[in-house]
Amino acid sequence: MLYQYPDMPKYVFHYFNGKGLGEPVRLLLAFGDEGFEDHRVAFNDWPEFKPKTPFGQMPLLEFDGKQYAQSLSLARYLGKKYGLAGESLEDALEIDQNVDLINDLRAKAAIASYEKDEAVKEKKYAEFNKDVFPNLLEKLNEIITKNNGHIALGKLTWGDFVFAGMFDYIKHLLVVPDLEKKYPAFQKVVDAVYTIPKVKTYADAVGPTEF
Ligand SMILES: N[C@@H](CCC(=O)N[C@@H](CS)C(=O)NCC(=O)O)C(=O)O
Repeated sequence: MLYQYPDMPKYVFHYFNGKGLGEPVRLLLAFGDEGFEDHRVAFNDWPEFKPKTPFGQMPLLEFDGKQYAQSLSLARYLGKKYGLAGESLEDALEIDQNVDLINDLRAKAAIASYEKDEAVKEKKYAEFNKDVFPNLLEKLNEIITKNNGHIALGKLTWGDFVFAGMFDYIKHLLVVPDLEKKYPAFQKVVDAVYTIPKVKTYADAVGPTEF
């Protein structure tokens, strides 16, 4: 499961062995092709590693002797670095805005998914499936359709990497494994990212991961 290229990678990326919040960063690192060690932390090892991290959380990107946290900050940073952040402040704002909408959906779905009380969980899903998720999904679909199968600016940006990398996780949280059937535009974003040769090389090396 370790993806390491080249022998002395510039980056070490730490996250659990899943896509979750980490995959957008992995996809961007693969795209950037500067080399990264894909360190997948076993749950058993996390309690020892946790206190050594800046916020007690992963994902975590380590380079030049420093550690940086927060998945969207990392994705934005790599997006800027690799020319995927538009040409102007307003371009950057549009990407941020639409990424925040994706994150709103992810965060709301996580509230229901991680609820421990089964009865409360069922109630939350019922409420969000009625009042929250459809509006967010329709809005996202509208945005992606208007942007020719992209998250913003009508072209490939780091926002596409966030969506593509988190898509399986979002489907898991929403408990809708075939969400792309209702929203084919969503699959276009995923395909736009995963068909990039460097990204495909990474994804093929890792093999199928659930979410
Ligand atoms: N806002 C943070 C959230 C990070 C987060 O919630 N990480 C979880 C895994 S998805 C974590 O580290 N959980 C283990 C813990 O908190 O001990 C981000 O986007 O990076």
